Amino acid sequence: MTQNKKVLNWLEEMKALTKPDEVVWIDGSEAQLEALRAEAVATGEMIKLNQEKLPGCYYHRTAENDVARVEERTFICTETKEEAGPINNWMAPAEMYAKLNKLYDGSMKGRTMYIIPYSMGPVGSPFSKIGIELTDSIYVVLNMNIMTRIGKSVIDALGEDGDFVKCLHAKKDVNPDERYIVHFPQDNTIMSVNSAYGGNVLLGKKCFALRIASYQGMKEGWMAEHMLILGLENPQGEVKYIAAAFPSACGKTNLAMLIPPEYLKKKGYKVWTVGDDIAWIRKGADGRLYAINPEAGFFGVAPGTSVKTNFNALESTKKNTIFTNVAINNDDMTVWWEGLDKNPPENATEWKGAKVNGKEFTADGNKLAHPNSRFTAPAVNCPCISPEFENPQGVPLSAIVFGGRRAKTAPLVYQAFDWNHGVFVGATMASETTAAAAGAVGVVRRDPMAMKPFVGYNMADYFAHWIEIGAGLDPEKAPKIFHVNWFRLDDEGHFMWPGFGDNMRVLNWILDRCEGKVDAKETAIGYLPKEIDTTDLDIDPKAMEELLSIDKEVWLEEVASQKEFFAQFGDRLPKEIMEEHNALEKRLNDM
Ligand code: O2Y
Ligand code: MN
Repeated sequence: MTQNKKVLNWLEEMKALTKPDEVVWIDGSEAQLEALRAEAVATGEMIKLNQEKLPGCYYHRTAENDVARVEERTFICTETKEEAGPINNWMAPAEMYAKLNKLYDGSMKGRTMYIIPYSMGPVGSPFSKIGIELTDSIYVVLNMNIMTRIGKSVIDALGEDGDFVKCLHAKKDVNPDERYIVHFPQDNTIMSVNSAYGGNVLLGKKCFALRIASYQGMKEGWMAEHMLILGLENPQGEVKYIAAAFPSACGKTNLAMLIPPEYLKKKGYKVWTVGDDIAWIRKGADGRLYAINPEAGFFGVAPGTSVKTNFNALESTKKNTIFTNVAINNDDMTVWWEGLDKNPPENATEWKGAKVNGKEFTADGNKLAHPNSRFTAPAVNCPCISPEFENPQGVPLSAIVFGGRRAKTAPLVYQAFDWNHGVFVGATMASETTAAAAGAVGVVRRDPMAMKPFVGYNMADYFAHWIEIGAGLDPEKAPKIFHVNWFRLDDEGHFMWPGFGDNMRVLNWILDRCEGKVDAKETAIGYLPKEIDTTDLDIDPKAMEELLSIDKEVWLEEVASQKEFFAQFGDRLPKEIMEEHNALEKRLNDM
């Protein structure tokens, strides 16, 4: 497949370490992928679903102990602990390599090693980067085929001397006590062992496209962000692009695929999805920031996805999709999960593999699908996929939006005063825990730019990188920065804002602000709307007023909590962040 010496030398080293019985290059051809699907079905690794109702769709079940990303076993191994910072788990590279080499030694004996060349971003785009993942899992090969661009075209693009990210994955015996997801940013290397589940093993996604790429971006002057990208088309046919970061459980995939409310649809408004999870952002020749989605598919959480909550995501799963840990309807070999509809199949197999009567099983409070069960669906299946999805130059960003789940603190939407204030708004992003999360309800979890689990270096340096990127932009051309909160509660604990498609009303205000079309109120925390379009919406004007208000006492508590969070970064925290923090405190005290 290649004459690239860096690839060949590394391969020889990894083969000697893991000792596979066989080695197979993945060329990306449909014939090869189809043979692998057949082999996975024959061994029971995958189950073929109803090919009339779900053409090209397969099912996979992971071990019970292996159903989510494992942050406590995820490491950033830089030469010094300071380079990884206080948020990341760290171990010295030499020590970690020694530990891992023992675990990988002979781990592929009796197994086949698959070599997957893959591109994050369209092959050949100036934004794109290449990785090679070695794995002993057909599930990984087939998922990587959906989530990234794989095969011969990637090896051709790499050429004889190109650099790549080295990714080694071995399932081993899926022992959670010896599970490691390790990043060596200074060596362009990722090593994953003892897991066979999604985010731990599809190494192009969080491991490369966020952790390693954020480090590369810091060194090379660009940004890897945990952001959706959407295009909003107005009735004149103009499309403006927004990138948005949210912590988990804040409806990111729903926003990326939003369906406008009926009256805006009739006027001609549309939303186009460029990406649902990750954005790579860099300055274009015209001085604006441009973004691509480096992925080719969606690894979406299934429970809660329905015709009502996210029609476009559901449509995306109708063909060529892999379902992981959902339930099977044995009557017609289709899939089911909580929140899909109100009819759990009576003849079901739940996610752990037991045959059950779904109606009785769920009536007892049991779940048929694991709460973190997933679909891996090709982005091209999405009915609202943007025509710019494959544009190698990316799309120009008008706005960057940060969000959180706050009961009282944050208003529905506000705009930062300028870039550095916007960086501060992102750095202070937080969500309050809900009843669905483990532990106490209402605890504030700080998640700067939604990147807490994903920055591949010291988060204080990451803030500095954001500030540096802004310093290199003409303020007229820089995206404007906003914060939204769809989750404000009234005194009875009810959501005050309808959310879902109606969030489009807020996006319209954001874009109007970007184009200087509407005035705003200047407040201590930023610019707030004088008005949000509520046409056809059954919402009390008093509730609207409250949604667009701030409470001085609540905000002073927020400022104190921010200070505690920032303290862990010591002197490494950029002075601009503390200046913004002090300025906010002063404005609040002057209120
Ligand atoms: O649990 C996993 O492995 C998946 S986590 C995930 C998947 C898709 C998009 N985002 C996430 C996330 O944790 O942010
Ligand atoms: Mn994510």
